[in-house]
Amino acid sequence: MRRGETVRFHIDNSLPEGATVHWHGFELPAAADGGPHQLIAPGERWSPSFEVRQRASLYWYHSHLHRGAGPQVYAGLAAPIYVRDDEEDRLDLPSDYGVDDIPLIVQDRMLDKSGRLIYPSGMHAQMMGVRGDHMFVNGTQNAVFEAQSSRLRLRILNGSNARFYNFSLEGNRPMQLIASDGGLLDRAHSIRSLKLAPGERAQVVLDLSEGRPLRLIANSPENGMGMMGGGMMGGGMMGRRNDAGSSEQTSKILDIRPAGSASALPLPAQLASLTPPDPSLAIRTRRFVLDMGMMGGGMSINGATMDMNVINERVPVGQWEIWEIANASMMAHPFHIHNVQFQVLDRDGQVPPPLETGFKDTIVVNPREQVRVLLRFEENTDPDLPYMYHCHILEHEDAGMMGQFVVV
Ligand SMILES: [Cu+2]
Repeated sequence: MRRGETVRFHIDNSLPEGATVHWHGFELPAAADGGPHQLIAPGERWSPSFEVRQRASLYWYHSHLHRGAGPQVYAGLAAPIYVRDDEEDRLDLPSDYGVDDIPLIVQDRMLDKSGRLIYPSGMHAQMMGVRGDHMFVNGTQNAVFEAQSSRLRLRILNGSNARFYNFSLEGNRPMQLIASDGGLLDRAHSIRSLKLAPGERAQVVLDLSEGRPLRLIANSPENGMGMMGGGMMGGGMMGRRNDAGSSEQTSKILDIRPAGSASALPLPAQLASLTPPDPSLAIRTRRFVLDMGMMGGGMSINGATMDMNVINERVPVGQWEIWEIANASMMAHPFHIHNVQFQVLDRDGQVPPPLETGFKDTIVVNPREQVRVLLRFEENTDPDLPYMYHCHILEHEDAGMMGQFVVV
């Protein structure tokens, strides 16, 4: 897609069950959002249309079926979307799709002996989220990329149901972080690791000028480690961060084979011109407390479980607000807000890390932590049709860690 154009889709549901298609990261009319209220019945066609208002970046679409997003995304109803715009085109960045600019959709799956997908549905899977033991990148295992350029841009989407990743290059080599969910950062940041929770995206540029093979790997911190081992009941686990686990497993994500050594152009000194978020603009603060209840039995936000018939928040259009998201549970939750790209003010009062200096639509809130974001809904009012805010661990979303808001 290109920023400024109007797009229309025809989505035919050939499945034997209802489905929805949500445009993750887009500002658009509620009727086109593809949330749980835009159900496409079997055999029916849905034809949403919207103007592409987003900055150039990697977005995605996926099922948002009420109480059924987890199994549908797991079975394949998810894919990336590139949005391009003039602002980014003016910069000298790798942008030749499939040549020096490639998407990496990272997903984990569980397979049976015959290679068929298993979607576990027990209580443990629902509480911790469904995690697989096989890694897939763009639907393939053991992915290899034969590079032809001296710079390579990776657009990484954590499209997993529940698994968090900490990406790095083998040998601890640096990557240049250039973009978050909603587009370019103000400048490139040299990083050696990159954490992405389900729903989050990031873009990095790798220097291949030495001509040596590179391997992108990821380890997966346990999220809520010890909860099933009795730790949940004891005070010892309280406040323990999700990345403190010692039983991390490392997975190979992508092998990159450069063509040969060549000189690499430096990245532009400035990428986007971003205005730092100013909390004094906010008219009000809304607070959202995420919780799971005992043993995951009460997935909730502000004490309420998702109810299709309840509008939880009415938000005036055009007004700046601070949304304060707190986590009362023992797992980290990636909080996604529909119809907006927001900026992060602080994380437990601390300045956010580089990935959170740009625009975001999904933000991790660690156990016992509180994150404040600044946002404004610029148009698309509808007093009846709501948008969603929810945890992007899909099994948590399906179990009710979700709420509804209208923009009025
Ligand atoms: Cu969650």
